[in-house]
Amino acid sequence: MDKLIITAAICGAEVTKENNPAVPYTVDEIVREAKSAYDAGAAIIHLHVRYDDGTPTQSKERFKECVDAIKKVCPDVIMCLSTGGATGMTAEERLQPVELRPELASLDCGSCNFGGELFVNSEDMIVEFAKKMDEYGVTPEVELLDKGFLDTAMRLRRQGILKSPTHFYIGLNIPGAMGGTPRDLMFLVESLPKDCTWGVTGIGRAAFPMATMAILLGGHVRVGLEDNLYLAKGVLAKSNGELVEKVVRIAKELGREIATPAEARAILGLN
Ligand code: KMH
Ligand code: ZN
Repeated sequence: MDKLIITAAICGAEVTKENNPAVPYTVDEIVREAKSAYDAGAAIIHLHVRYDDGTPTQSKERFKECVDAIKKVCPDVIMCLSTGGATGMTAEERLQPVELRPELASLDCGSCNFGGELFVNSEDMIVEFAKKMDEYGVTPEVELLDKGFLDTAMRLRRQGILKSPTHFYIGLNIPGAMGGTPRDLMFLVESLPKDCTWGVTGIGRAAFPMATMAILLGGHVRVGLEDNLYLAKGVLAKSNGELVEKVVRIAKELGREIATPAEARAILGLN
């Protein structure tokens, strides 16, 4: 089994300091959270950025400022920049970080309800995003929030718009999309093509059950304040690092080693 790649989704676009005071907004806070996750064992940082007042933005300049600052303290970490942004943003806004040529960028392969909002990714948008990532040499991390997202991704693979092997990220338990039970995860994992790598994040209380299943099944894990505000029932996480540390502890108990960023690059074919 490959070593375990841990991704930390440190910020997100929806959670706020009212939800958990550790949610980062400023560049310094984003760097602090990235470093805490990296020091704890995260090989990949899935990044959204905010203005100082917490407003989410897909500004290329703000992304560059944050990525450069993170790279100063976590020089070898793999950056996965979000093209999901926040609900309601235009495709043009959302695509900006691809121009920074990160190693990975998220590519959401379908539309769904997202809490009280709609998260819109029409097939035309998905194709446009995939083509832009290809043009800029960015590997897509194909985000699956529901089974239909996988069916779309597989159709785009057959059309040559997505490449194989493909790296998939499964996000479960978003209110409005697929649930986060072991059965939900097994159904998706068993539906994946053989030539792929995959990871999972469980939103909210599904976080550590999904992480544990991925550790056992040979998948990879994402945690972070974007997805989970709590370390345990009623206990807010003090940092992204604390969430990553918990995954590391579970993995160690189950005998799965943690991948360094260099090992993660080899596993994902990013070299
Ligand atoms: N903020 C969500 C609407 C992604 O990063 O690609 C979308 C999201 C997915 O977070
Ligand atoms: Zn995201």
